[in-house]
Amino acid sequence: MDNRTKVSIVISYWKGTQYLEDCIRSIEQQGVPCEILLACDRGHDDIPDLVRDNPDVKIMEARECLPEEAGEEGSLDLPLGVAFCRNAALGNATSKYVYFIDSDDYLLEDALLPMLELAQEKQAAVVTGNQYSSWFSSYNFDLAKAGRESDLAENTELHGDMLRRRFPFRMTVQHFLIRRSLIEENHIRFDAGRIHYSDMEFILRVLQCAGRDAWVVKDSYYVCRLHNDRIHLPSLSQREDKGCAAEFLDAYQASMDQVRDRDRELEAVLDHCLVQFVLSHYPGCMQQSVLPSLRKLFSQMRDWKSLTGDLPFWQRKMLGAIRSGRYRAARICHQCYVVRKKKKGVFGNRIQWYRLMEHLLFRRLPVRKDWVILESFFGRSYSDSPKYLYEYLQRRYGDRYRYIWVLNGHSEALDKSGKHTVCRLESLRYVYYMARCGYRIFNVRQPSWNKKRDGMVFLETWHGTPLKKLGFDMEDVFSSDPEFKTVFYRQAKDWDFLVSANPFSTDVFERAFGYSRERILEYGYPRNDILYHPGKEEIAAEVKREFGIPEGKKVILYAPTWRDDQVITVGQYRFELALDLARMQKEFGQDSVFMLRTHYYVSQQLDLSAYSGFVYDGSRYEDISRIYLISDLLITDYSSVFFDYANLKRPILFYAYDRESYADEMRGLYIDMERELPGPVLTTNDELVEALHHLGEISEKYHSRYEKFCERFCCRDDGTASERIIEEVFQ
Ligand code: C2G
Repeated sequence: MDNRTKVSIVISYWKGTQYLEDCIRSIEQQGVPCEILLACDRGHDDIPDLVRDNPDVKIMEARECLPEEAGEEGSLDLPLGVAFCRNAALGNATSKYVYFIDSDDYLLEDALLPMLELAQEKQAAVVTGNQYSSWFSSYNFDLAKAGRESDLAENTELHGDMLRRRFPFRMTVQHFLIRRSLIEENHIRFDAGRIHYSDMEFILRVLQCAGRDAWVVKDSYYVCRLHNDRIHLPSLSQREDKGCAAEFLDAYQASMDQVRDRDRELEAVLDHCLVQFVLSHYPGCMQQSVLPSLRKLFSQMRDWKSLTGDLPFWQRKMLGAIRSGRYRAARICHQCYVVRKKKKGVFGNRIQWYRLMEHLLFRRLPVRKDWVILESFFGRSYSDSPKYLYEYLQRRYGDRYRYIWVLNGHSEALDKSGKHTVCRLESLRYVYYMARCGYRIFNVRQPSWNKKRDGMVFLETWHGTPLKKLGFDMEDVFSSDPEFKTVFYRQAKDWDFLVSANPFSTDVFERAFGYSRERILEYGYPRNDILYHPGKEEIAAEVKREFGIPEGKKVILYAPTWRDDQVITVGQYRFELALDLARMQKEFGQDSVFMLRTHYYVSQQLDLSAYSGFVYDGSRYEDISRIYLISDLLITDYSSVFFDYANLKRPILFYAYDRESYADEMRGLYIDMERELPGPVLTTNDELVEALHHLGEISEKYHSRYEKFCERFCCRDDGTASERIIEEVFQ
């Protein structure tokens, strides 16, 4: 390839440094001589060093490109928009080709070079490639999982059917390599008056001027990043508002004016995009006022049948109704389409029926201020902070309240706890009590369908000091719902109080949940009250008896967390035991036993029969706080259990055998494991055995660090958290 040939890469930047880094890094890897024109829309103070230090990146302040007379306007802190920024960058481009990428997107390996080579080989004016969407950063993107290896068997000319395939939803300029002379000679620029849809007219003009001198390269991948945080960093399409439909129709009309009767193929692509736009935006931002214009555009469409013929029945009817001006009918057709699509949801799904009952009946009944509903780990157990708050309520207020426990199985401890009612998660009774109880005490998130009613008080205890990054602090979201951050944020808005165990958690919750610190009760964890109980020795003896652990044996508790990538189905996970139990038995079986406690998400039962009498399975035991009391030391990994356990001041070992993949790639941690944890980080069974043999030395070595750790994380726990929280919330 001719090395002097350079590409001017046009990027408009607003915010989102983590995306920008990924984007620039992916361009660097292409090995194509290029200049990167980064036009910033609102100052460039936040540009990361990696970008700033790249000699190929030319950082431009778009505002400086405003004409003199716009001086006043330019001083306002209003965004100038993608179109303006791209024009500013285009005005500074010097290379033979111009290439468009968005600052939040990235390229996969070898995406740009084949495009450039093809452009040169074919003397083509325009070259493009394949596009994917992904919720993940380039680091976590998996082409195989994206669905298709390649769209194309070979490089193909961009016309006919290929045109429509290249623009399945809307016409955009991303991943287009365009000969710059074509843009300049034809004075093609973006319409800076448009906020969302300036691409359509631009790319249409480009394609029109290029004649059919345009190609699609077969193995070139551009990844369009979907934003998982639409609260702080919504993408342009996530920012679409009420006015967007009018803007789209206007852009469509302007584009159509360019090609009508001149280019049938481009006309058809435009019409297809309009149909797709309406299908994805109706009725959302398609206000009544735009429908008459839409009707007119629809009636001008040439090939209505082929555009709509393959659509599902109700969608076809809906578009037809708009076309003939029957807007009410269009709405009904849309509703029929939704109902039909969700057929299972409306007619076949139990919870949908219950919610209908809730809507029609339960929510019309008065809220009972003397009813309290409590839930721990989605009804999996009678445990954690809700249990201790409840026991305090029972002791202090007894019959003044009616207590409803959400519990899917059976609990002897709950049976003995006092008068209460039990319901299963997502049963009809659950929906009923959720609609009526004046108080809620939960330790995990509530169901997303549920909205708290006026007058209800929601006490969220949460379930651990965070080590693993949470909510908005997570970069990529691996949970089943990619919109988890937004859903989470909206759910947290319903909480009136949030319990925090220490100042560190308070800071994290404020940032990661977007939760106001005024409503955070930093009183320590109710579940840790038992660790300060004056009768904790007797409780420990009782727990040992429950398990049948012989007196005099040392108890080594192994309580690891779950792994995002060992999923079975939603909320259920596998766990691969990386502990060499046979070796542990050989080394320590004489005077110790192991208590294995998997996370409550781990549904698979581990077969421990070979280690009977040495390994005890505490995974189904309800309350881990009681297990802490019988153990002499804790082995864990990235679970929040050690923050609680540290209250006991007993030794803690961190067995982080998958540290690289877990801590660095999968989740990201708040704490520097090497420098801040109150015990050694071990990665192999050898290291673990060695450490278990030298516990005395380890305790000595970590003594001052352990002290500091407790000052930071256990400073609010003193055995009275339940009392202080209940008195404040139920005052
Ligand atoms: N837990 C348990 N047994 C384990 C692990 C955890 O009983 N083997 C309980 C502990 O009470 C722990 C809580 O579940 O504090 C949360 O478990 P984590 O392992 O910390 O993981 P996660 O459920 O992802 O919660 O801020 C805390 C985070 O949300 C982490």
